Amino acid sequence: MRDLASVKATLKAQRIELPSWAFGNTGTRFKVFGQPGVPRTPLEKIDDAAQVHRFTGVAPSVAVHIPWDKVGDYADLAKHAADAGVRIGTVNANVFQDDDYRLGSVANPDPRVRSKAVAHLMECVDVMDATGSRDLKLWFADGTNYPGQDDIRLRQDRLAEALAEVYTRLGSGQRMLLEYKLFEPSFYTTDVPDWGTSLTHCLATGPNALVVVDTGHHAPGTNIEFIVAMLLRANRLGGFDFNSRFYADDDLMVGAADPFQLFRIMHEVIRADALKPTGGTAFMLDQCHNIEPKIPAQIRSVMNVQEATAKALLIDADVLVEAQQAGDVLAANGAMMDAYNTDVRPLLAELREETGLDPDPVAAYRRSGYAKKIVAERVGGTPASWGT
Ligand code: LRH
Ligand code: MN
Repeated sequence: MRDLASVKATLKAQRIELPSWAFGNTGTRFKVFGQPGVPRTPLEKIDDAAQVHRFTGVAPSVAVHIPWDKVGDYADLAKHAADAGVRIGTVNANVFQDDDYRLGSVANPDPRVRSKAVAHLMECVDVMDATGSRDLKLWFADGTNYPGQDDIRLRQDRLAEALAEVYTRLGSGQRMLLEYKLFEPSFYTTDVPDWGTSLTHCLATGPNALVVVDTGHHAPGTNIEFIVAMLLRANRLGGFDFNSRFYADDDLMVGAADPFQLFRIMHEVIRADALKPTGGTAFMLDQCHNIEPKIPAQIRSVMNVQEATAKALLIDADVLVEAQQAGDVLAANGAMMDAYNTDVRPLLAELREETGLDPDPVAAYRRSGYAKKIVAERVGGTPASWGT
């Protein structure tokens, strides 16, 4: 049984990166709802992300998305983040919102479009050089909608060529993370639809090319913790996009739809000793708060990850392993369920107090008056959203 001190030490060292885009207006194809006080600039998004770190203590970095977070001076953006007590994390490329990418970006049949896409990916590495970021995160919307629309194999060749070209641009210590997604916006083939395709390309591209798992990017019923265990075993789990879903890529708050799944995933992460920040896996939230207030939703999401992690850390590994070795199915499952059914909220509240934080981060944020302040200040300008 892990002693509480080591459980607390592990939780204290946990790091969860925040997505800048979660602080802007988001929605679905039906409607993007506006909310008062939403940031208008990447700097204001970082200010809001810094509030999440202020009250949770475990979210010191913000992932940016280019061009959603395009600025004139990225070194200045990094300085602004540092002044706010956080830093710029993963740089996400965006080759899915330009008319030229109708038939794809790096897998597009048109070489002119492919080189335009590669040029953007190279620009994102320039951003990493300026912000000191380690990871270039690539998610491609590329795919087809109808059988015969394009050659499945040729698209893979084009993708591989682009990855290899960008990989040569990476500097020392920089990594390329390739995210897969089963479908949407493509509805017949997606060029990187699953972990096998992403891993195949990463193995072919180089040791600093790693796979990103996003909770919402799988077919219903997929055993995601199995995929996590396999990628960690291969030392190729470069990133994990936390969110949850009831149906498709819903991007809801992590743990909201399936807290037991999150617990099972964190168990495999801990079993592989991959939780520590130096472990090589970037854990981040990738969510959209379409109807709920964004900053408290991000705080709640970080707390959901902490709760699932704490429960997984409380699994009595000795009992579990002994039962597994003995083939005692019920005892083994029981060891998992005993931990999962443990209320870890008092433990986390105590840990926050020990680290000088309010035991209830959401309540502390509400009392801070920050929400009222930004609504009063952020008048005029264009609220940030997926489009800008
Ligand atoms: C794609 C995705 C990807 C991001 C985007 C905001 O669905 O998960 O990680 O680029 O959301
Ligand atoms: Mn994602």
